[in-house]
Amino acid sequence: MSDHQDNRETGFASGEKSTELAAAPGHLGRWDFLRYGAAAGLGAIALLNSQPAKATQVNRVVTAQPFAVSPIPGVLDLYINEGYLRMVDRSLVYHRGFGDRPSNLNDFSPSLAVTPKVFTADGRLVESRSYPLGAPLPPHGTPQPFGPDPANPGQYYIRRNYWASYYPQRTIIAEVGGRIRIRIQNRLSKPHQFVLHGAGPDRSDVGTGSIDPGGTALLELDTPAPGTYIYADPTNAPVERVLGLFGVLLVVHPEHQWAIGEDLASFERQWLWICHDVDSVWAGIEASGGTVDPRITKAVPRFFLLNGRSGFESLGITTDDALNLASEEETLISGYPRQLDVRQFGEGSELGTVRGGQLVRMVNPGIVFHQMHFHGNHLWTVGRNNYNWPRRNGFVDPEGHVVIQQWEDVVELEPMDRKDCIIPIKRPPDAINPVWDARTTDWEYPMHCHAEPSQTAAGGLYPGGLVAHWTLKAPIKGAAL
Ligand SMILES: [Cu+2]
Repeated sequence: MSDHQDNRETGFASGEKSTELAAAPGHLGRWDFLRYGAAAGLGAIALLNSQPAKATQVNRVVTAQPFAVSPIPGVLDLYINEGYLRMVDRSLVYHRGFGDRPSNLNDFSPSLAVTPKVFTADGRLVESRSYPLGAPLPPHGTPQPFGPDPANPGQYYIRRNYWASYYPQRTIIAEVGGRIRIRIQNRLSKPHQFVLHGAGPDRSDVGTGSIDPGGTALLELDTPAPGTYIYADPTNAPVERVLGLFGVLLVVHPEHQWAIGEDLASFERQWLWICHDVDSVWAGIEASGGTVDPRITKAVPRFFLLNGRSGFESLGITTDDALNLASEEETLISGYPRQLDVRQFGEGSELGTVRGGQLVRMVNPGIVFHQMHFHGNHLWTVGRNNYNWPRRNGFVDPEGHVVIQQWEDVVELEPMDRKDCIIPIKRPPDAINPVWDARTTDWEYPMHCHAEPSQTAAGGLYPGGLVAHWTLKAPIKGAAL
């Protein structure tokens, strides 16, 4: 059963598995086959080889939950499911989530997050962990440089408009000019809803309205302006969101796929960082049929995740190669050293002259204030909540935040915040020449949250929580000047 245990919502392997099976209506995890197969007096081996339709019948007798809906071309089906996820300390915690196949509470591999999907401008719905579609995949997530930068020894030119980026579970991408069409089935016993925050006219919220247990609703809208949006269930806010009913919509202009927008910051590749807090006490109340009142049961998150992983799993240093690779591709920023002039993000215009950084989109659907602190490089913050910050005539907003593009050592993320930052991936200013010139290995720098509780998981060892690192790649042999 070890493959099941690793097959969490966030696992690379589970994403691939659900890709393959999403088309089979009524798909069940292998665990269901074994459980319900045994209950029905059928041999487990026979069931493993049986057709999904047979298994669905078995399952329906046991749980009486609705089937998968019949697919409609171009429509993304999401299922409000529940299940248990394994946390970094191996405890199981009850979750809800927007999955892309129906799954049940006792499913060993519940579908609680959507495997990344793309709504294209021409009306297609494509499943893809990488975007732009068809762009070359950066090996281990690391864009390879174009060649050495003669003016800056040990540094490189980048390729503009070339490399794809990988995205974590829960990501939905939509291209401007198309339509977003999502059908939600509520498979749980209480009403739920699906809301795209700020994606409606004049940045209003747009959603399905309340969906009764067993009910289905279709949400259709024109793709909003380029940017980063949170989708969530606002019911009993923030409880359902904290239980896992959230994700991110990334809107891209198809003619500006390597920039935040026209004439805005460009990047070599981008990273989407989704923060998430897990409160086991809230989860326990809801799992046993209760309803959390946040005024009575104060939130005390016990686990802190980045792109669905904590601690050593987020850092990609487990014994599971597939999980480590997924973390490298989706979360652990990496690149070859290059110069970045923020007065001109994509300095140079011809291949072999381009310098520039990478974009980190930090999103906080959780309830904890995060303070994302990077070692090695500062980040140039270009905007917040789909407002592009000015480069001059900055101001202080009514909440006391400074609004102007700026270098930041710590990037603050309030609940529901989305921040766009450029990480230069440059030679650290404190690396003196003898040290820089002697470099032969990758240099890794920590990223951790300065809100200390989010560094720990279950009160355990530091660091067990929301952590990552970023890598300044070693010189390429033969390419150093
Ligand atoms: Cu630090």
